[in-house]
Amino acid sequence: MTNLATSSGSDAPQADDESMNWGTNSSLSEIAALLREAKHVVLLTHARPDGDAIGATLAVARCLGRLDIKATPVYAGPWSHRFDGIVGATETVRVGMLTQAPKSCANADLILVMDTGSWSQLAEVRAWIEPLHEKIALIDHHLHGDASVASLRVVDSASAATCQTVAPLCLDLLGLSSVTDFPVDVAEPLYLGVATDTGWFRHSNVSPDVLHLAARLLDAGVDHKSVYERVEQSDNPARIRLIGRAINSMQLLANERVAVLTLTQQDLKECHGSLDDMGGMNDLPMNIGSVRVSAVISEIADNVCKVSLRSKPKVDADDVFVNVNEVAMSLGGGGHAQASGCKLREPVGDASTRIADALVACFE
Ligand SMILES: [Mn+2]
Repeated sequence: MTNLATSSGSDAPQADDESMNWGTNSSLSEIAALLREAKHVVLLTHARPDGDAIGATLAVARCLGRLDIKATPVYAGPWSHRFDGIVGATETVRVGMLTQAPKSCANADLILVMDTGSWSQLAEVRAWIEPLHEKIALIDHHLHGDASVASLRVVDSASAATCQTVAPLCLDLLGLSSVTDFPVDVAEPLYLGVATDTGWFRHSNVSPDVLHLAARLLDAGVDHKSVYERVEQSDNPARIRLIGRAINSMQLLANERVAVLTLTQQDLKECHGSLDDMGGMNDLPMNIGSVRVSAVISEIADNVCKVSLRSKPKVDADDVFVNVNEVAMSLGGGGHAQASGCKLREPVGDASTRIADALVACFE
C-alpha cells in the first residue's frame, strides 16, 4: 500500500484541533485519480446506513466495477431491508463490531469513507481503519467531523447529500460529461441519496442544484415511482403501530414550540417491531405549525437511547432558530444545523428529560 499523503506524519492533527482541521484538503479529481490507480477499494460509510450512505457507496462501487477495479461496500450495524432492492446483486459486506479487517477487505489498497467523518459513526470499523489513516480518503457533507479519520478529505457542507458531491466524481471515473449519460445502475443510487437526504425534496436543503441533478438522473433513466415505492412504501404493520405510539408519547413544551417524542423497548415489543421500524419519525411533530424544534428519543437497547433532532429555519426576525448541530454536539453527537443526532447511555426517561430541558433552554 502506498500512503496517500505526501507529507510526513508530523503534521498529523492533534486531538485538540481535530474539528478545526476538519474540512477539505483534497479534491474530487485527486480522489478519482487515486481510485483509478487502486486494485481493491473498500467503501465505508456510517453505521446503520441511510439512503445517502448506501447510494454514494453503491454508485462509486458500480463505477469502479466498470473500470475492472474491485470495490467492496462495507455496511456496519443494523441494516434496513427497504434498501435491498437498490443494492440488488451488487456484492456488499455487512459487519458488526470488528477488531480487524474483514477477510474480504484485508488486501484493499485504498479506503474511501463517505457520508460521515465522525469516529462516533464509525465505531464498528474504527479498530480496523484507524491505523490506516494515510490510506483513507473521505467525501462528506457534514459540518463537523474528525480530521483524523482520513488523510484526504473533500467536505462540501453546501451539498444537500453526499451523493450530490459524489456525482461529479462518478462522471470523472466513467469519463462522462453529462449526468444524463450515467448508466441507470449508477444514476439510481445517486437519486436515492439526493431524494432521501432532502426528505424527498421537502427539506430546507433543497436547492436549484439538487433539483437539476435529480432531473438529470431521471433523464438518465431512473424510475422515480419505482424507487419511492421500493424504499418508502414497504413498511410493515408494526411500523405504523409504532408511529401511533410515537404520536401518543408527544410532549409539547415551550409554548408548543418544542416537541419531544419517545419510543421505548416496550413499545417495540408490544408492536412486534424491529429497531429498523423506529427510524424516520421526525417529520411527524414537524408538521405542527408552532413546532420549531423536535426530538425523537428511541430506546434502542437497555439504557441506550438514539436521539434524532430537527429544527425549522426562522420565518421572521422574532423567531428562535435552534441549531440542533450545536445541541447534539454538546451531548457527544453532531450532524447539520437543522438535522442532527446523538446517542445517550442512560435510561430512556432520563434521556427524554435531558433532551427536553436542553431544547426548552433554547427558548429562555
Ligand atoms: Mn447524507
